[in-house]
Amino acid sequence: MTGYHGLKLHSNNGLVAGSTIHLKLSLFFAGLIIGTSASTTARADCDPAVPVSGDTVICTGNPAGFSSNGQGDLTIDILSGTNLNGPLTLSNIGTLNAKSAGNLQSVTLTDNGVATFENSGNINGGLVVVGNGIYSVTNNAGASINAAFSFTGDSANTITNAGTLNNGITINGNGTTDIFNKAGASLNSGIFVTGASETFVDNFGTIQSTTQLGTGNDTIVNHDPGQINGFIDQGSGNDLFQMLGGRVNADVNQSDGTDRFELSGGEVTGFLRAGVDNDVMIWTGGLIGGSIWVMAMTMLSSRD
Ligand SMILES: [Ca+2]
Repeated sequence: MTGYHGLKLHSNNGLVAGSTIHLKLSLFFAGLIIGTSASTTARADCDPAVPVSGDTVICTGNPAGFSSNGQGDLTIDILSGTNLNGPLTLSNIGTLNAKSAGNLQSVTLTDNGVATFENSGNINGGLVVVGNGIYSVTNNAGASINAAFSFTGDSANTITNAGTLNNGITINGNGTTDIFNKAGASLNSGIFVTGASETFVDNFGTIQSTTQLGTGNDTIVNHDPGQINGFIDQGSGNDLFQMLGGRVNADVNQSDGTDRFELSGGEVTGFLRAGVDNDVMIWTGGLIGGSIWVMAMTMLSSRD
């Protein structure tokens, strides 16, 4: 009825019309205040705080941290501008899809089945993955992980880096690990594998220190403009190194196992040592600066 009277007064009396406008403006600002208040409450945390399987949790504002455990299926979306001022801990989740464009402290993913984590922001306390599942971490261009970045377990790992990994990548386990380091991306440390995880490194970016692969059958492919600036040891196992372009500003040791070194472009400034067993070097282009210790070498006619 109030609304009806307001309308009636407005239509009949210019003086009261001003009051009507005032009323309308007051209601407008009241709405704004209510809206802002409700919005602020919702934005101050991760919502829903206690998710069930199938939920999508959205984090904004400055939550104290977030933890979830045991859902069959869970999606986490940490929006740009969020500061998660405590740990993010996600465990025993069947299928986990998490992405963050915010500033995170430590992230720990434990014993999940299939977990995907996409970082477009900063993780200042590291990202630690533990378990035997299928795990994928993507660090986008402009994003960074500034402390330990590790996988422990007999897991199938896929790591795609287009940004900065300040502590490199550490793997402890016997599964598989595929690493894609994109052009313009930086590992400001190395790749450290302990165990038999079969590791595949596809490098277009920069790897600044030692690459120590484990006892599995490992492959490194270096493309132009990729640069590896630390000693490479592929460990035991039957390892393959394909030097297609770019630079390796260090020595390469392929260690025990039946290894294969294919040099077709770019430059290795140091030596190549293939270790014991029947190793092969195929040289069709590119340069190597140091000595070559290998059982058999093939220099094809296409070599410059
Ligand atoms: Ca190896």
